[in-house]
Amino acid sequence: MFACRRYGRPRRCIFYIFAFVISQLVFILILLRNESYDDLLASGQLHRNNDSGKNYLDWSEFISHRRKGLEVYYQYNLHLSDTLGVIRKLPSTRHCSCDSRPRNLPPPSSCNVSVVISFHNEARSMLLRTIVSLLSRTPKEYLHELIIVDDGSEDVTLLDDLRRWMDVFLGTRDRLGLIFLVNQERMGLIWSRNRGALLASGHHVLFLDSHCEVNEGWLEPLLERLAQDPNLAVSPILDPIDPKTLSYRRGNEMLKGGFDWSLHFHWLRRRLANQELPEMPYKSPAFAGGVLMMSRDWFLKLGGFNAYLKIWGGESIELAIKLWLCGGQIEIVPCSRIGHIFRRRHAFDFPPHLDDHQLSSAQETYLHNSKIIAESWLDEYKSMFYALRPAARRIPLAHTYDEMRQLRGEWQCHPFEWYLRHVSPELRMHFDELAATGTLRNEDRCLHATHKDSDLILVSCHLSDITQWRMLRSSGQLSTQRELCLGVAIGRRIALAPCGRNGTARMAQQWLRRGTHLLHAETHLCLDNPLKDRLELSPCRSQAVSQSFQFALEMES
Ligand code: UD2
Ligand code: MN
Repeated sequence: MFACRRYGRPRRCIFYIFAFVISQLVFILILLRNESYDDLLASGQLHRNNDSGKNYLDWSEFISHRRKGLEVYYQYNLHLSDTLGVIRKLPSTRHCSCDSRPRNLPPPSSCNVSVVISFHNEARSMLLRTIVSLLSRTPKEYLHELIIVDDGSEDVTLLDDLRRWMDVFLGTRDRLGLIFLVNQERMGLIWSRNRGALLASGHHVLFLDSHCEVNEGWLEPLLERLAQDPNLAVSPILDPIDPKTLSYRRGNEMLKGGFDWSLHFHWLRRRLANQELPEMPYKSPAFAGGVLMMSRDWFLKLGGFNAYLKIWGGESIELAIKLWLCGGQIEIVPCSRIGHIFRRRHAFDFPPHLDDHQLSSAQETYLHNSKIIAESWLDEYKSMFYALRPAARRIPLAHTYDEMRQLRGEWQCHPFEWYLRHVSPELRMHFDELAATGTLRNEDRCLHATHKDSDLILVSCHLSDITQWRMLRSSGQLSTQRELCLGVAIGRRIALAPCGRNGTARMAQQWLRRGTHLLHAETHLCLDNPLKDRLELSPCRSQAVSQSFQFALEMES
């Protein structure tokens, strides 16, 4: 007041003081208020990671509470992940028409999604980036809930810290349900995802890995397809994130998901039909990996992921077969993009099941799961699987799969033959093209192509992971799974070379079958193993045991 009198304009001065007090009050209120993530994103605060002190949203504090010593697990550049920030701008990888197309979405009250993320020993910064990208790039009204399952991670305080962090982060945002689950003992990804899905209450359920970044507009194109056909299950295109540089690249929309007869996942090239554009949703024999979305009720009606499968692997192939055979369909939707770190090796241990020292625990688990799929779904074609994965015969199964067969009856599912005919002609073609397949045995030795590929050796047939051969009907070629063919090189030396498509290369690789003899078409000599450790060509002798070769599986002609 004193100052005001001095300046002789008391009214104006009182107004200034009043304005000052109000602005201070507003400032204090802003500090006290939980900011919504929209405000934070808009203000750019989420990019800050060098704050100190009490700011819970300071993610560097969240990261710093991690348990040390787990770095060995991650298999990606942890340091870079820790410095990237909680969210970053991603390049737009989808076709530009995806941005402008009007979407025909039903109201959220009839079409929202529960997202299930199960993780085991994931880096804090990576997990947080997965979650924040999801919350920031998903329309609030369609994201019903987030279910996070900690599958026995060694960083035991992570989930509590995350819960606190998210309380502040979400602030006044209502509607989003949050469920945090902990498996005291490791249950594996398959059971954890089932556990999450059972608790979910959204219309749809989406499974996400814990090292993903969803891209702009990822959800709407998926929802749109599910709204049009509730029996569908959909996958986005997975954009690869490099584990070393964490750079985000564009995934290929010209590939569909499939598997081979040993039940390993494969990408298959697709061809566009007349008038079909690459960015349109397309049918796929299998999902593009394990990131998939479908109606929750439909998922549970199908029994979820097969609970006989253990820990990791095969569950999305099993779900794909189950869906197609029992009235569903799978589509990949190129307008939906989700980044995922594809790691070169497993980032976790597998609990051992058997004392089979020839198989690692990871291989053994995968084989166990594949055997269940073969037994449950492949019908008479399971012999193909056993021919290619002979070690699977030794894996004990805890159940007979009557229950699965019973369900197939109840659900009125098609036989596997139908899948070959209508869904995966590629698999049918492989089947039809084969004259024989599996290991190639002469007495007690099996022919094996070493990892160097060009070296051929004869090893005990009891070892696992011996080369599985394919004798092709049309060309008479005898090839490995890596597309190398057995042929005759200069000096009549038996050698492996890339399979020739035509001409002399192919001629040198052509074999004719005479009973159990393999006759080389060009030279009219027979494959022989006279010294038990080296193959050569010699004149055919019908009684010679050293010239008798058996495949694990002969196909009917
Ligand atoms: C691929 C799929 C994955 C799943 C898996 C086979 C993609 C992007 N990923 O996995 O979804 O189908 O193949 O099962 O297509 N995890 C647990 N408990 C465990 C082991 C793993 O919760 O015991 C978590 C893990 O932290 C991760 C997720 O499961 O979030 C998938 O595991 P991954 O990323 O090691 O396997 P990936 O990408 O090869
Ligand atoms: Mn993954």
